[in-house]
Amino acid sequence: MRLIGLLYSPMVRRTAIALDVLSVPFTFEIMSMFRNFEQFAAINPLVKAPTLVTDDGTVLMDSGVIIDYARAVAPDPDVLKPRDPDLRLLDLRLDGLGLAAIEITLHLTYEVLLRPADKQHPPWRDRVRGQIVDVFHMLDRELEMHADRLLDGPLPLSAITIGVIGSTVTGLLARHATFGELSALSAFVERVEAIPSFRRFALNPSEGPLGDGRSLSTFIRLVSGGEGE
Ligand SMILES: N[C@@H](CCC(=O)N[C@@H](CS)C(=O)NCC(=O)O)C(=O)O
Repeated sequence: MRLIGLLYSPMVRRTAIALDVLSVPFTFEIMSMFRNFEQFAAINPLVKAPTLVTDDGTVLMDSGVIIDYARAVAPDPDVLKPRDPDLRLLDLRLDGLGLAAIEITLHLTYEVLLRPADKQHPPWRDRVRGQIVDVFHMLDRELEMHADRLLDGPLPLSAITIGVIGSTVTGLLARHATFGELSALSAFVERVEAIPSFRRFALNPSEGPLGDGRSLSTFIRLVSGGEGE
């Protein structure tokens, strides 16, 4: 199987780490949906990352769909899924919150980095700015209460989802006054990044979100209404 995308994309990294934890063999092909558009489009005309090409040539997209398929071919399909119903509920709730954090981050990235400043829609941008502050504070509060429960036993999927978005943004967010310390999220990131599957698919900040010189720190400045680079 071939997994295609950039590890800088949290949805892609979430998928790569999940497949690795599930012990599903795959090759990872680094491809940017912006820099390698034509090459990516030849595999998946919709250029959605992550994309998985299965051994029979089927093209799958969406991290949840790909992870679902990986479970079907994994030696143990129950890995990443807590058995205890209370822990499973917590896992699902936090996975949804982590996915929301990724989606909101993507909305804002597209709005402020891709759309020219004079074409941006301030009410939408302000709404997303509010959501991004809220979602990272919510994650931080949840982890203050539940980090040990998530990490003390077999790894649940939510720990991967939150870990990857946390790693992508916390270092930058924590430096910004709007976000404060985010200390529980930062401590969580440090713990998950020590897990072998996270290390095997390590974040490479030099990939950057767009690969054209505009960096995530620009994005963070724009989150709070500051000027871009
Ligand atoms: N729900 C999808 C979202 C995937 C997604 O938004 N991927 C982004 C990169 S992180 C992407 O492909 N953006 C380009 C586009 O939407 O055309 C998933 O979980 O995989």
